[in-house]
Order: sequence, then structure tokens, then C-alpha cells
Amino acid sequence: MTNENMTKKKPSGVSRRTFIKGTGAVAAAAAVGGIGITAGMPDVVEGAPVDLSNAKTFTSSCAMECLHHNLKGYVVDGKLVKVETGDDTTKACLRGISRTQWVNNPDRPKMPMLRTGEKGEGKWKEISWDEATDLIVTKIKETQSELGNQGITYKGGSGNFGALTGGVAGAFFNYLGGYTPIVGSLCCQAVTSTMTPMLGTRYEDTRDTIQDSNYIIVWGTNPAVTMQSYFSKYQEAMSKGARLITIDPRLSETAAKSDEWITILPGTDTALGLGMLKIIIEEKLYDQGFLLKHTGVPFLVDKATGDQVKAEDNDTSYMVYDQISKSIVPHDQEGISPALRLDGTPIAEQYNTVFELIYNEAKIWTPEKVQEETDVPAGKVVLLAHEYATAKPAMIVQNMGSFQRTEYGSYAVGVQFYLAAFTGNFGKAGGGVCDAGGVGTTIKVKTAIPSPKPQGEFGQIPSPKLGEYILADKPNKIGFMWVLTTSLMTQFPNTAAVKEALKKIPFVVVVDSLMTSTALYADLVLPCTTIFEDTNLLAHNRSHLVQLMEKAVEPPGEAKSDLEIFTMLAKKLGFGEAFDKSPEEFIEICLEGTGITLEQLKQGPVSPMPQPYIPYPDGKFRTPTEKAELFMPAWKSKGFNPVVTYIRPNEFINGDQALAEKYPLMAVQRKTNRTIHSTFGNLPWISESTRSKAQVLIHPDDASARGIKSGDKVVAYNDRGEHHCIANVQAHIKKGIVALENGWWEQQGGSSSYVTNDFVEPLSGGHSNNNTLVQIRKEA
Ligand SMILES: Nc1nc2c(c(=O)[nH]1)N[C@H]1C(S)=C(S)[C@@H](COP(=O)(O)OP(=O)(O)OC[C@H]3O[C@@H](n4cnc5c(=O)[nH]c(N)nc54)[C@H](O)[C@@H]3O)O[C@H]1N2
Ligand SMILES: Nc1nc2c(c(=O)[nH]1)N[C@H]1C(S)=C(S)[C@@H](COP(=O)(O)OP(=O)(O)OC[C@H]3O[C@@H](n4cnc5c(=O)[nH]c(N)nc54)[C@H](O)[C@@H]3O)O[C@H]1N2
Ligand code: SF4
Ligand SMILES: [Mo]
Repeated sequence: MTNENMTKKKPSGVSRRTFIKGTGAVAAAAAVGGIGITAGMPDVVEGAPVDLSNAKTFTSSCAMECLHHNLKGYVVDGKLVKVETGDDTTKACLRGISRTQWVNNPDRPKMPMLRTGEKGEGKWKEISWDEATDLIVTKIKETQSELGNQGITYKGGSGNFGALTGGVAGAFFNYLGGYTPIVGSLCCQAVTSTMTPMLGTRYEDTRDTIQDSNYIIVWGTNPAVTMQSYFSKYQEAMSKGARLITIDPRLSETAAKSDEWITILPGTDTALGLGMLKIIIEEKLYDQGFLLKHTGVPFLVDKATGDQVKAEDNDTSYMVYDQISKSIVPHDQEGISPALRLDGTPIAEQYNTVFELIYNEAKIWTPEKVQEETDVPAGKVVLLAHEYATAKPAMIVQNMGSFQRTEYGSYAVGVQFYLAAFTGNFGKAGGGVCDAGGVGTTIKVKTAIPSPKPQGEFGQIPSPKLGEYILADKPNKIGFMWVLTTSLMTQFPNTAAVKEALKKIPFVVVVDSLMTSTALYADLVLPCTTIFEDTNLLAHNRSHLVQLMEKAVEPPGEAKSDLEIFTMLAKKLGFGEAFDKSPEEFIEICLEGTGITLEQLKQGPVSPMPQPYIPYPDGKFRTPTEKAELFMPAWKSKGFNPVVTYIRPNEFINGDQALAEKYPLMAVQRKTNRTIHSTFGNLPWISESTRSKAQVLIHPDDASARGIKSGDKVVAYNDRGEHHCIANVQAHIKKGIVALENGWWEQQGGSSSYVTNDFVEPLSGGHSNNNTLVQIRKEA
């Protein structure tokens, strides 16, 4: 990628670090009411008018797991007084604007806080950084001598995607000699582990061309809320005649704006996808040219071994049956005509094609059988298949959706890619499958501090089983834990076990800028900076921009960045040198080889991506064969079918019957516009403009059967625990299903993760929280 190919974003109206004359920017209070930019109004910040005529401006990025909007912050007398959309193509939301209330939050820890009461009690005393780092060094050394490095673990999450945050933690613990890793993303492990081998990359988003689509299936995701600043593009597509279809058990904000709302039982999306594929194959609605040229479906699979047949001496060449020479030849040989099916050929006895294996799984899913399993009416299955296959270009929006946080969610991810490949929708404006996307597809940003190799053997803790594993000393006893950029007590399933695990671990350090639910269970809380308080680089997978995050204000008290904290500790532990550089020096290292420089970023964000970005242009995938490889050896090696298969979930109304009798309601999760997971939810503007209590959406029939009315305090519960919330009784959800909300704090009544399924999705190691069974009762 050369500099010429990179698009310098248009400069903002006002250059950074210049003094602003005049008013006319966003009135924050007005934005709360959704009014947006109101030129000519006085700037109102936290209820009081503020004179911005002498403000200095800085840019940063809204760096938690959302769209990484470029933000512009106004600083008056050393205080961040206002935040608005910076140099970005879409608008920041109320959460981003509310960052002033995060930065200036009076409840932020200002010094290291050492626990003085019981864990969870919230009793602390402030200590100095010197005392805190000495104590940490002592605890690390004690753990190393008692348990070995296996006794150390750390968990990072989605709180800050800056290049100088999460990656630095990995380097630190590897410099220590290694640790027991907590593996598997609770977000999108099923997407990563399916998409990467199948298509060659992840984070390939189609958001630049949503408006060019003729037909959009929003499948188990809710972009009107979870990708909200792009939603106008869906509406633009609709105004040009596109049909918008939403598949969701709940009348989501997106479903409400769609042409069709198709309800489905959670965890059954694969069966629907296979049913569509059956129709597409049997009615020959598939794009044969695309399949032959751009996918591995003609590759031969040996019936005896179940493996694809590779060409000798070439690991990226697969054997196919050539219909011209009537022989088995490498797929990349010139002048051949590979067969999709082998029936009638002399090799049919010994081989299948990948196409045949896929069809074998799809053909059992008649529309009637799909209806039985998924509750999607048979007629709708037929309609969906016909419309999706014929209304080109057609797009599937997946965006790390809920459907894949289910028991065999990897297959649901796979079937969406099958559908797009069979209909030849990849690589075209308005087509494809929309993942969360970002610059990682186009440039490779280096890690700031390369990790040394860990010494010794380390077992793993699967994220969904975090609590259970630690309580059972699996794979070994844990004596020291470090937590940064994640909230274990709100986001990890089986919260009751997570809480006990945090109590059990002799020393837990939580680094955060607020006293979160997880901080409550720490032995030591280290106060960290937020955006606008330190320098960082945002070049990750949610935005098409590479952004410099500038320091605009001093943090409160003695809060420090994660990088500064690790640097201090590394010095005390004898490996300080690797960590001892300024953020700017590290950023320069990260940018090496990208063609982007720090100087360039000081002028504003840079987009290294072609515009519009179209993943896999001309059907060229990023796999070794440059084809979509729809057969997955990785699934086979785990003992599963290497092509997409429907497996009925266990924690499901038609799964484990004893469990379903005890807990007859299927609870799905939803993300709200209040928060990004657990962040923002404590800020006054958010509570004032939305709600301050968790809700459960429940169908009127299910509610009346339990004597529940809207507004009642209720408890959703199962064997794992209880989630306390307020009933919202409406027919906006399928009967038998309830929707619980993501991200509520312990201090606000507790997270829905107290009840969520902690089953480890076996194909990927991911999260199954949307296959959860509960019962609901009125609070006594
Ligand atoms: N406002 C906001 N935006 C966010 C986030 C946030 O926390 N808040 N988080 C970001 C992150 S990290 C992610 S991963 C994305 C996720 O974004 P989404 O996947 O859109 O988020 P959810 O609200 O969890 O789920 C979307 C819908 O899936 C439905 N659903 C649940 N289970 C199933 C199922 O089995 N099948 C089908 N078909 N539908 C099902 C739910 O009813 C819900 O309406 O959003 C990102 N954007
Ligand atoms: N019940 C339920 N559970 C879920 C989901 C659900 O829908 N329902 N969704 C799942 C999904 S999709 C995801 S992505 C995960 C997300 O789960 P997490 O990654 O745990 O996300 P957050 O809750 O936002 O936690 C981020 C934390 O990082 C802190 N933070 C922010 N900036 C910094 C920083 O610079 N340094 C440090 N040290 N900390 C910082 C924030 O204050 C916050 O406490 O949750 C998963 N869990
Ligand atoms: S929370 Fe998300 S949508 Fe809102 S400003 Fe931040 S990145 Fe943008
Ligand atoms: Mo996520």
C-alpha cells in the first residue's frame, strides 16, 4: 500500500490545537434529546453554558468495541468540556459525546486502591504507586515460587482497542515467563474461527456499499442499534427499492424498520440456512460459474479418509474430476472442466465433491422440516431462498451477531458464507456478508512490544468457563490475576462462579478508570487513564480510519495509562528496557511498513482502505487457493462434520427436556443503545435519556401465565443464578422467548450473565449465551 493510495480524510472545519473563534457546535444537552447539531446555539455542557471561544481542540477515537468514531474534544482551562464527532464519515452517538462525563466523573479512582474489607464490600484505602508496584512484584514472585508461572493469568477485553493497550499486556506477561491464558473471545470466536480459514481473512465489512444492495438479510443482528451510524445506508437502499429482511426472535429496532420480520427459535439459524441452500441447489438458482471459479466445492473428498485430496508436492492444490479428460487432475491445471457432482462417473464410488457433501447436509432440510425445527413458516423459507438467490446484489449482515453466540454457532456463520458463495454475491458492491470491519484487512500494524516466547507448558482456561475452571483449579491453581479492558463480572457467563473465582484468587489486580462491577472484587484497583488523557494509536478492526489518539487533559489524581503501569512494573522486574519508550516512539514502531506516518496522523485520520471497500473483489479470496474453501479441516479435526451441519442445541426448548421443563423460557441477549457492553451505563446523560434499570422483554401470554404486568420487578433465574430486572410486557417477541439486556452493573442490580449459558461452543471455543433457558417469577 503506497501513500498515494491512501485517502487523506477531508480536514475538519477547525484544525486541532488552534483556538476557536465563535460558536455553533453541537450543544451536548440538545444532542441528548436527539436534536444533533444546532448552529448558533450557545454551547451547553453538563447543563451550564460554556464559552468555547478559547477552547483548544484535540482528537481521539472512541476506542471500545464499537465503530471507533473519530472524536473531537474541546478543552477549556485544562478541562475536557465537550466532545463531538471528529473527522469521520458518520456521526458519533450520545455515548461518544458523553465521554466528557466519563473523563470528568467524580467517582473515578485517583490513586491505587487497596482492599481493606471483604472482596465485594467496596472498602479501600489509597496507597502510593510505589507501594502498589512493590506489592504487585511481591505477589508475582510469591506466585511464581509457589505455583510457577502457570499460577499467573491475565485477561484483556474490548475496553480499548488502542495499539498501546492490550498488546502491551501480552508482552508483559510473556516477559515474566508466561501465564495460563484465558482463551476464546466471548464476542465473535465463531466468526473468527470459521471465516479465517474459509475466506482467508476476518473483519471484511461491506458497509461502504449497503446502499447499493437490492436485498438485505439482517440475520441475528440489530444494526439500527449496534451499527447505528450506518443505519441510514439501509434506509437509502430501501428508498431505492431494496427489501430489508430481519431474522430475529425479537421485534428489534431493525426489524421494526424492515419489510419483513422473520422470527426464529434461538440457535436454529443453521437449519434455516441449510433449508434455503437446498432450494437454491435443487432449483439450480446457484451461480455455477462463480462456484467453479471462486470456491473449493469441486474439490474431491476421499470417502475412506473424509479428507480433501491434495495434489502431490503442492499443499495449495486440490484434486478435481475433469469432465473433459475424464480424469482426476489438480484444480489449477489449465483447460479443465471440474465436475460439481460425481454421479455417473467412474470415481463416484471412491470420492465425493465438496459440493455433494454440502448438498447431502442441505437436502434433508425441506421447508416443512425447517419450520418444525426453527418455527420459521415453510412458505417463508421458500420465499427467502428465492428472493435472496435472485435479487442481486444481495447482502447478508452478520456483524458478529447474536446468532453465532449459540451452541454450534460456527455452523451458522458457515452457512451464511455458503449462501453468499452459492449465489455469487461475494466481491460485488451491495453483496457479500457484512462483518465488523476495519483497517486490519488492508494494513498490518506491528505490535508495539514484540513478545518473547513463553517458557514451559501452559494449559488454557476457556473464557465461558472462567469461573468454573478457577474454582476447580483447572488446568492448575491460579494465584495472581490481572484484569484490564474487560468487565468479568458483567460480561462473562455464570457470573456467580466468576464472583467466587475472583474471591478465591489470592491476588487480583483490576486496572480501570471507574470502580466497575469487576473492580469491586479486586484486591488492588489501579486507576487508569481514559481517551483524551493519554496518547495512543487506533488502527484496528472497527473503523476504516487510522487515528492518533491525542492527550488533551491531565488524568485525575495519579491515574496512569496501561502502558505506563506496565513500564513501571517492568523496570522493577528487571525487563524495563523493552517497555521504556514514549508513546510516540511506540506508535512509530507500530506504523513501520504501513506507509502511514505519525506526522501524517497529526494532521488527521488516514484511511488506507480503497473507497468504497469491497471485500474479495472479483471473487478473489485471501485463502492459499484464493478460493472460498467451504470444507473445513479444522472442524473435522475437532470431531465434527467438515461441512456445515445443523446440530440442535442442548440448552434449548427442544433440547434437554428435563432442563426445559424446569426452565421453559428461552432467553436471548440484546445490546442496548445505553451502553457498549458495560461501558457508559453509569453516566448521567445515559441514565437520564434512557433507563437506569435492566428490563426483560416478555410476551403477554408468558407474562400473564406468571401473573406479571409491565413494570413489575421480576427475576430471571436458572441453576446458574438470578438476574433482577423490570418486566416489559409486549408482543414484540416470540412467545416462549424472553430478551435480556447486556451490560448492567453489579451496582445497578447485576448482569444478565448470571444466567447465561457457559457452554463452550465446541467448533470455535466461543460463547453460547443466546442458548439459555430460564424461568421468570415476580420478585417477592
Ligand atoms: N449499542 C451497542 N452497539 C454495539 C455493542 C453494544 O454493546 N452496544 N456491541 C458491539 C459488539 S462487541 C458486537 S459483538 C455487536 C453485536 O451486535 P448484535 O449482534 O446486533 O447485538 P445483539 O443485540 O446481541 O443481538 C442482535 C439481535 O440478535 C437477536 N438474537 C439473539 N439470539 C439469536 C439467534 O439465535 N438467532 C437470531 N436470528 N437472532 C438472535 C437478538 O434478539 C437481538 O435483537 O454490536 C456492536 N455494537
Ligand atoms: N450477558 C451478556 N454477556 C456478553 C454479551 C451479551 O450480549 N450479553 N456480549 C459479549 C460480547 S459480544 C462482547 S464483545 C463482550 C464484551 O465484554 P468486555 O470486553 O468485558 O466489555 P466491557 O464491558 O465494555 O468492558 C470494558 C472495560 O474496559 C474498561 N476500559 C476502557 N478503557 C480502558 C483502558 O484504556 N484501560 C483499561 N485497563 N480499561 C479500560 C471499561 O471501563 C470497562 O470496564 O461481552 C460478551 N458478553
Ligand atoms: S459509542 Fe460507538 S457509535 Fe457511539 S461514538 Fe463511540 S464508536 Fe461511535
Ligand atoms: Mo462483541
